[in-house]
Amino acid sequence: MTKSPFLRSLAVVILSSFFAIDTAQAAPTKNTSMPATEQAVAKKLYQTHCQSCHGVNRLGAMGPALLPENLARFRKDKAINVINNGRSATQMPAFNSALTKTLSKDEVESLASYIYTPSKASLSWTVADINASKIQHFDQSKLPNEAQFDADLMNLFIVVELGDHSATLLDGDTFERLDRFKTRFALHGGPKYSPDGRFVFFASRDGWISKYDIYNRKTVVEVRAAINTRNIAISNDGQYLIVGNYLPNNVVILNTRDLSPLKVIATKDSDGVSSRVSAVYNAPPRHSFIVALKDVKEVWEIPYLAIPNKKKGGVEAYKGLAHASPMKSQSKAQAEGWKLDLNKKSGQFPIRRIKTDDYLNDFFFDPDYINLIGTARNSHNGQVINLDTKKKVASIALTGMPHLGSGITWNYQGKQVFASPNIKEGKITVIDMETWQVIKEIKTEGPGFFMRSHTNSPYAWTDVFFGPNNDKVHVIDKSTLEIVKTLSPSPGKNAAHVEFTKDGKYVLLSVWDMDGELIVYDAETLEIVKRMPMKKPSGKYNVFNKISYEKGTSH
Ligand code: DHE
Repeated sequence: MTKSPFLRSLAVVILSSFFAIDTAQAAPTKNTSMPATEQAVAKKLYQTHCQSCHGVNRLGAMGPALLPENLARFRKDKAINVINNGRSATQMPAFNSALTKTLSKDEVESLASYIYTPSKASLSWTVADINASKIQHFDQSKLPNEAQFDADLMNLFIVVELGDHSATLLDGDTFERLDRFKTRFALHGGPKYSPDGRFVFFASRDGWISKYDIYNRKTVVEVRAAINTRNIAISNDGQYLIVGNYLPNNVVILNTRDLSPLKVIATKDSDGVSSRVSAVYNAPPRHSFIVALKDVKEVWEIPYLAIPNKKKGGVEAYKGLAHASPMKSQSKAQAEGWKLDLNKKSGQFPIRRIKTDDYLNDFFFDPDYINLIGTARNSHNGQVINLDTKKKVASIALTGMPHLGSGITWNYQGKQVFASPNIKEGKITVIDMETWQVIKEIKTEGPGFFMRSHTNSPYAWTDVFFGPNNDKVHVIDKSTLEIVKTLSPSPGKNAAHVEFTKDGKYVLLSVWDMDGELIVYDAETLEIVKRMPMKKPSGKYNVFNKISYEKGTSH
């Protein structure tokens, strides 16, 4: 089988590996210093082989920052192993393996020492830096409030094209392009729509946040919120955007109107230990953001809907547990606990800390956002944590490194199940959400990354992102949990990530290649309806499915 040239070039893209590995047991690594001459040689190696992905001054770009501050829980021998052999589930290539000898053993060791050497680059990114970075492309108040084209505004798609750092605005009825525009370098994570679907917000790995006005097909404003960013989440009312960052270790809350910073919160646990942020999420019924912390055993909840104290002024409480409709069955004591938990003096966006037994990197929530399912990357168990009581309610045996962020739910034989692909093993794990038992492992032709369905479709789709069969896509019958068809949309090229139209009648799939395609399938007959050439299309996001938190799509 022909290997996609994209996969080879993609392989040179991210050393996310360092951060995909969790090193809970690793002893903290001390900063090392190198003699000046050795450092100069290592720096040259870095510039030649690593800089395009990991950024000037090792501050991170497409790949993460490589600085002692960010590698504190990562042992040097593991770093050497990653440089030698690459890292699964990321695009980090092997530099000295059985198949590749790009670097010698000494060069790999020198590079590993170099990344633990302190950098002279400033690692701070202050509110002043954020404000100074702002680029106002258009004055929003002067732009029309009506869409300047004719289409069902709920059935539009944004398709991210990683190949040339662009995005396409697609009509989900005609599958015609309405716009193609430049994005920042290396977007990651799903873009987030405003609740009315008019605006879409993008985050790039190097911290840029962009606001695109769909009605006017214009990027209106951009700001650099951090040096190295993970992802963003938007509040229910569309007022706030939270940005989770590796560098600095913080979350930044932006006003969505003009992307001005409202609050920067350094991510430290209750003992003051600093942590990178794995990811941020919106929990709609709770009116709060959930923050996954990578280096400490805490999860944060940040409520954003304040109830003013009409008599005394200031904040009376935060809307959340006690007020969210799915929470009505919760006991009053829990509701009180929620209220007492918050320090009224902490001002807007207080932090509610939830201690966990283990580090948690990847999350999924039940549809009511009462329970969080989290996994540590190096663990064989998932934890289920009740966000209200802050207690662990179950452990789930999860081998294969599930990619929970891509998980979806549906009703199976009268109960709610949750299914997730696995990054290390060729299987889909299906879990009963009442008993938290694994009820089935569906064998696939290789490890996968993304999974999707739609309430109106009998099928769930999953890719085989890794390994020799990465051109395959499985279609699973949700009522039998069996694979009913395996498609090979473009033989020899990586097929990955699907999304449904608003009504669930069509499925859009990426041929994840520089010379790639967007392929539209009839979701019932599984026949191809249209093929559109695209430059390494990655994720695609339907306005309606996203803003209505459709069960079959990522949130
Ligand atoms: Fe992603 C979403 C984490 C590598 C493409 N990825 C996410 C989310 C998280 C995450 C937490 C959900 C956030 C959201 O959508 O707001 N991704 C990670 C990793 O930890 C990992 C394994 C290592 C890393 O580099 O950070 C990783 N991801 C990748 C890639 O290598 C991919 C394939 C290419 C790329 O763009 O870098 C990739 N991730 C994506 C995409 C989404 C995503 C396209 C959104 C999926 C969706 O449907 O919503």
